[in-house]
Amino acid sequence: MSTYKLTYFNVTGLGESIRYLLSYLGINFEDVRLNFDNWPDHKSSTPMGQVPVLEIDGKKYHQSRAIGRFLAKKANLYGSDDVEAMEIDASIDSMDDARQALSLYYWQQDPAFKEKLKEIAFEKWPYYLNKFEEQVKKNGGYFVGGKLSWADILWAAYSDYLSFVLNGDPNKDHPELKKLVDKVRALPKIKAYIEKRPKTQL
Ligand SMILES: N[C@@H](CCC(=O)N[C@@H](CS)C(=O)NCC(=O)O)C(=O)O
Repeated sequence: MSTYKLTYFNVTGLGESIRYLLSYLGINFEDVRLNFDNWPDHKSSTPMGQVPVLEIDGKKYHQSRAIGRFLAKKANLYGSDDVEAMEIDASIDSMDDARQALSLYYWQQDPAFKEKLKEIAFEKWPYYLNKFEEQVKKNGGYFVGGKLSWADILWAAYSDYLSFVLNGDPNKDHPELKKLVDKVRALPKIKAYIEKRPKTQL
């Protein structure tokens, strides 16, 4: 049996959807969580100087989307055909655009620039959420194809991170998104992972 080791920081961020996917697949993985303080000691041992990194039988694989896609295919969560796979990819890219707008603002240190980025982020944010809500409503409670996919898993995992940045539930005014996230978090293997994962600030 293959061995799996995921290395990321002790936060949700780009690692959490991979943790959800591994859990959904019932894969017993080593969940290595680095501290920001000791990151410089690890950076050079990663393929591109960044995490997440997934090791399978000792070989290191990087880029969260490549890893996610690989696991989604294994879990049959990557659509029924190439068109659905493209729709799943597009949904995920839009989620990344939405997350990035908020993250850019949130982590900016310069106060004046931060204010500007905040304005841009909060102008964009409702647009994305409304579009996602519409999409999930139109697709029978899921992002694509009326059934669970990697896009749904990613949104649920991102919601953990976004709750921190927004200081509240990102889906609270969007009932379809809220229902979807609750549904993903209630999947037995994901629920079990959430119950046992370390409590983190973000
Ligand atoms: N495109 C990469 C981005 C990875 C990334 O930005 N990782 C950050 C943490 S979220 C990181 O490793 N930061 C530390 C550094 O760059 O030194 C992916 O999706 O995996």
